[in-house]
Amino acid sequence: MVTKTPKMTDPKMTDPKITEKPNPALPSGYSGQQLVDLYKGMALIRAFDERQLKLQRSGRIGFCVVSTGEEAVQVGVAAALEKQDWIFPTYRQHGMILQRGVSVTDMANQLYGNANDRCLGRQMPVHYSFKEINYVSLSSVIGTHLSHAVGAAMAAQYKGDDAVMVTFIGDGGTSSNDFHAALTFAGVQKAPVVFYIVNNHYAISHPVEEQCAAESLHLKGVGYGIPSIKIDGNDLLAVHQATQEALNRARAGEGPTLIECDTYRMGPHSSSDDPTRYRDAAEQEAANKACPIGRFEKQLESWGLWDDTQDKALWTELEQTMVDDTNLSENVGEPTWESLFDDVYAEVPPALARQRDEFMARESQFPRENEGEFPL
Ligand SMILES: Cc1ncc(C[n+]2csc(CCOP(=O)(O)OP(=O)(O)O)c2C)c(N)n1
Repeated sequence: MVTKTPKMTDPKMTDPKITEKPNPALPSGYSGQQLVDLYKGMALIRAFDERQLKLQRSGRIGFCVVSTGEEAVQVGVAAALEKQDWIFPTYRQHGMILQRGVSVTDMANQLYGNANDRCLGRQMPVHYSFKEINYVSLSSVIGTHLSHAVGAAMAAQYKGDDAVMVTFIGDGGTSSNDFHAALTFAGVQKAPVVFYIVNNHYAISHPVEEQCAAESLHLKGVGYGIPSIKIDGNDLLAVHQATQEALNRARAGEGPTLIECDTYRMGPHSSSDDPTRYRDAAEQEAANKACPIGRFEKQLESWGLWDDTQDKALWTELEQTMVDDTNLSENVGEPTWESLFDDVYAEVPPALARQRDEFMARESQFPRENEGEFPL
């Protein structure tokens, strides 16, 4: 794994000016350095998302999904997890991968589908999976991963592991069959799982009010016997604290929790979407004011931990890091044809080996630039 991206613990990212003397102004239970690191975590995600969109708009990658406005959810949850916990995400929690220490280059390798991509270009862009950080490959099919998370939680319970599964679903996804199946099993089995409804108010162009008539989405959890709360998903510390409590409950054998995080999708649904076609400028303007990053920055300033100069330096450094680290992915070649035959069997069976050898013998007749015309 390339580790060029600064980690939150790198001395470069640690501000020597932060005093760790007792500071009564700080929220209880947090050191100044922790609070600044949480802010940097959100900035890292925002910078990555901005870079993704630029790469896509300039035709350098084909597709991307951004999580603009939802950074507090990702950082707040990731910061509370223990190493043994697992993440069953949708396509909009990729920032948690960065929080768990994977480099920007490794993320970008997936977007390029290059020879260093873990899935060797076999998955659609944004369908990341990173085994070493327990980040399970997402499914494009809305809701299916919720049952997987519950199954994994039941397995952990059965084996006596103290791992907790965290899983995410959008407001629209709460209308799926799998949401019902997963919550039914989790409630009855008291599975160690935390469900997050990331209510960003839209399912592509469909507003949440037209999706569900319930007063609040978290009430759905109550019907399954699951303790459920709604929090301000743009309040980083609220997400962090609610997650800590839910993880404690799960580890104590008290079962699942559902947390609805009220937030807003500030960007497009994906790089194929244009939100100006279905929401007006005034609404977007109001959402920009509630941005979790701007809000936390003001809090840091009020606690005497941060100032404008530090902020400008951080964003300048991040922008450059994104360019450098994603450029590394662009210069890696494509996966080899031969890699098509890897990874399914520990030992390639004789029939498949014969097909591979025949294919490879012919491959040299068909240069890569003509790959669309490869006559199979
Ligand atoms: C079962 C299923 N139905 C429909 C789709 C098409 N689809 C992809 S994303 C999406 C919207 C999901 O919205 P939401 O759950 O609110 O999550 P968000 O994208 O806002 O994070 C839909 C309908 C799908 N992928 N899977």
